[in-house]
Order: sequence, then structure tokens, then C-alpha cells
Amino acid sequence: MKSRMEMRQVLVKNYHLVSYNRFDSRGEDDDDDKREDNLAERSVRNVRNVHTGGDTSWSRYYRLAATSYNNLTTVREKDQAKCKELTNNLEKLQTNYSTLANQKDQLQNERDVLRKRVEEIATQGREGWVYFSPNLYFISTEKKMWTEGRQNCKKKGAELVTIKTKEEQEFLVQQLGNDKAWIGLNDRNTEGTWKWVDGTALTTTYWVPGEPNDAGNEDCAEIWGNPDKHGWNDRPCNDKVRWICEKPSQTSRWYVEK
Ligand SMILES: [Ca+2]
Ligand SMILES: [Ca+2]
Ligand SMILES: [Ca+2]
Repeated sequence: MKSRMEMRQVLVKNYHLVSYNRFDSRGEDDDDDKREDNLAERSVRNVRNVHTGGDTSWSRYYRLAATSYNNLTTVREKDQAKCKELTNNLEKLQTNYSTLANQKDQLQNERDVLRKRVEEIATQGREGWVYFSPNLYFISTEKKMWTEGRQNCKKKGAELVTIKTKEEQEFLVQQLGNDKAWIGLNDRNTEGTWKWVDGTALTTTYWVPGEPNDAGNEDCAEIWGNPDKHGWNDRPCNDKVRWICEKPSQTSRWYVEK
């Protein structure tokens, strides 16, 4: 027969086999408590030996874990940097998209205006008008007095031409060929004081050398297209010559307004 103490030892041993990690277990007497404490300390020592020994499996595990953690941190930092870079790129793309969208709208508007301008030039061209940006010009084939020519222009919703730039002057000379035509310039009110029909003062002039000479009450101006002798001349307003009308292009006005 086993003694009571032996039976108790067996029970304690079995208890720890079943409940190995229950270090807070306590027996009912001091001996059992001591045994349990010893067993717990051994268990902890074993664990510590595994965890803190020199080149133990735990230290290898720890180094591996630490290395993995560092690697993960580096990867995370790289990911964050990449994410920031992608965000910046996205913002740039969005800005570029907005700019392109605006440019697209602008180009579509310009395309629409150009289409309308082509239509206008074609329509006006059939009625004898020639486009020279930003205006349309009509050079008559008939010959009339200066006032009659001006009235004809007004009927067409235009006015006798006013020549304000060198380019416009050269364009009209070229269009006229070797011919002459009234322009919207006269000194009928005050001899020697030339004024445009639109009321503006005469600044830049393209008189043929020796003109205006007012040779025989010459108060209206014409333009010569003669390649060898082109420019302006004053002549009697009742003479009958061709005339030139001018009006702004509708599409040029639209383009400026946009
Ligand atoms: Ca003009
Ligand atoms: Ca005169
Ligand atoms: Ca003259």
C-alpha cells in the first residue's frame, strides 16, 4: 500500500502533466506548494534557456524576426514614398487633363469660327467681296462719281474704303491691277485738310509723289494700282471711276469677341 504522501506526490505530478502552465496553482500544504514552485521555476528556466541562450533557436528566431521587421519597415517606407509620388503624378495628370480640356474647348471654338469664316468668305465671294483680315473689300467694275460710289457702298452695308496700314494699301494696289478707284478720303470741307469718311484724321499717307496737287478743284482721292506708279491722287469728285467698299468680316468680329 502506498503511503498517503506517496499518493499525494502522484496526484501532484499528474496535475502538472495536465496543467503544465498553470504556475499560479497552489497545493493545500507547503510541500506541495514548494514542489509546484520548483516545477514552475524549472519550466520558466527551460523557456529562458531556449529564449536567452547563446546561439539558441530563439536568438536565431529573434534575429530573423528583427531582420524581417526592418525589411518590412523599409518596404513600408518605400511604399509610402511610391504612394506619394503616384499621388503627385495623379495631381499633375489631373492638371494636365484640365488644361487639355480647356485647350480642346478653345480649339473647337476656333474651328467653329473658322468654319463660319469659310462659309462667310464663300458667300461674300459670290457677291464680289474679297477677304483681307479682318475686313471684306468690294472693288466695283462700274464707274461712278465719288458720291455715287459711296452711296453704292452704303447700300451694301459698307463704306468707301479707309486705308490705315501699309499691308492694306499693298493689298488694294495688288487687287486693282493697272487701274484706279475712289477711296473714302476727301478735302471737300476745307481745302488741303483731308479726312476719312469714318471721321478719323489722316495720319499715314500713301500719296503718289507730287500729289495731292488740287489741279482743277480736286477734292476726292483715288488709289492707283499701277505697279510702276501706285499710291493716292486727288481728282475732281464728279469724275467717273471705279470705287472700293470696305466692311468688317462678321466672323472676325466673333473671333475678337471670344
Ligand atoms: Ca480700312
Ligand atoms: Ca482739294
Ligand atoms: Ca491730283
